[in-house]
Amino acid sequence: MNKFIFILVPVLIIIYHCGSNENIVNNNNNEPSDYVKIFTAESGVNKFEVYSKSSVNFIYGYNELGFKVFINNTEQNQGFVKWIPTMYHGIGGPSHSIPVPDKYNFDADKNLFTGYAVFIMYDTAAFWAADFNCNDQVYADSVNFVLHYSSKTKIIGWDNSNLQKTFMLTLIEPSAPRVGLNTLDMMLHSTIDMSTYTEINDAEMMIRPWMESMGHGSSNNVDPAWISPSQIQGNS
Ligand SMILES: [Cu+2]
Repeated sequence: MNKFIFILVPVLIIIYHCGSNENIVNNNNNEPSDYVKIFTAESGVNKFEVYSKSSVNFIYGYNELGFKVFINNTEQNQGFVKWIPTMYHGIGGPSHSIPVPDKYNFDADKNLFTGYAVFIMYDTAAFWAADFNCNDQVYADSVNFVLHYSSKTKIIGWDNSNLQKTFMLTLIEPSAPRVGLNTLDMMLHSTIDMSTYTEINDAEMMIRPWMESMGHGSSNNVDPAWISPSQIQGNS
């Protein structure tokens, strides 16, 4: 079996995802039940903890993230976090950011500032740093972190010369599609400068599963369709 077999499925559902449809909550204590703490950034009395649902590290591809913020050990529980990661291709080399939300808003159910990040590149010669900000009042700047590789990540990028934009399509789930019904969850972003990225919610999309080795596709596909400000759903 190769990857094309996985693409050959009779029914697919695609959801454009903005990270707002998670609902696993543990209210019995203050710890997020399904997030793992993966990083801590400190600057003076300010501390930012980064949690992930996706891995125990920052990983190439889609990362579902949460933040905790402490000032003098007092946990912050309102407002937003802004987080700007930057990839540096060597000292003095080119640098760019990645798709992240403008703000990670506080989610009282999860007791985290929640959102996502899409690490669109992995390069062992590059290094990463991020600026942390809570409510435009608390900062930790240029904090280095390490990105780990994930072999499951699937990201396609392409340039549209007419629009003068670069597009990034990121598969969130499943990491290993199977024969049969699959629900696909993905995000589409565009950028003009690799500095800021816009979530695309109004793209017209079609999906055509194709098994290259045997020269056929699958039937009963339903194209992705937008279903809410944070989701586009379709079957394929
Ligand atoms: Cu890069």
